[in-house]
Amino acid sequence: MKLNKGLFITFEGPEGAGKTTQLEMLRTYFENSDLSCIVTREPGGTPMAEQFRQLVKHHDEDEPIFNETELLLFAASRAQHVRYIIFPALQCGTNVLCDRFYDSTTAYQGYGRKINLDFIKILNRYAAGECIPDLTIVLDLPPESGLKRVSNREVVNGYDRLEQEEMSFHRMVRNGFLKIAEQEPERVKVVSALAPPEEIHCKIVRLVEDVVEKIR
Ligand code: Z5A
Repeated sequence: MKLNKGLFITFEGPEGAGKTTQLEMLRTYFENSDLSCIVTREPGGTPMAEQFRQLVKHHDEDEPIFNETELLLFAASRAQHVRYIIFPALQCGTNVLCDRFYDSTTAYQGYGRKINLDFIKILNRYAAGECIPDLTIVLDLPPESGLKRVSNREVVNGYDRLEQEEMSFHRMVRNGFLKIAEQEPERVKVVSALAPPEEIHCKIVRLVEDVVEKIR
């Protein structure tokens, strides 16, 4: 599956859905197929954007982060990440696998925080520039199951602000991802995250192959 330009694949979904697990499995699949790829993440992905990540996830001082500030920090991180890492890699023909991208902003800040969705759409496009994913995989599961998985793992840096939100918030976020998939069925594919990792991986590989067929 050699293409002139790299494929841009994003992974989305609630916490603990298994995005990191599946990204690593897909990376191995690409490498075993002799295809160059990089794995990156949002927020973060560049030294500067990683500083935004730390700020937005672990800010715990007396001064709160307001919803508007949070939205702009995610957008700032993306603007930097796209221009410094993602776009140059795609132009060189390197495939890019990204853990979260602008659909997380729509789901968390739009459906979760209730910031105006039309405004978020404009901001997402502004930050992402020409980088529109070729394929977005939403790993779907009830938030209770995802948070349980996450709570089982070792806590390295403390729970982040978003993980500590009410269950109702996490339900709105999940619903947001499903709405995005309904609105953009060509790009966004929902895969149940409740199956064993190997089974999920096989489904994802089929989706990647379908996209390659379409754009080849
Ligand atoms: N955020 C936002 O609000 N707006 C934005 O625009 C962007 C992000 C870009 C980033 O957190 C936070 O930023 C996130 C959204 C918000 N909010 N929160 N909270 P992050 O990057 O630190 O974390 P995350 O993206 O939420 O991912 P995660 O919690 O690390 O989970 P994951 O990557 O999806 O899952 P995992 O690490 O692969 O697996 C979790 C556990 O489940 C682990 O023990 C696995 O072994 C296990 N696992 C994995 N797959 C399975 C299956 N299939 N069955 C059973 N167990 C499994």
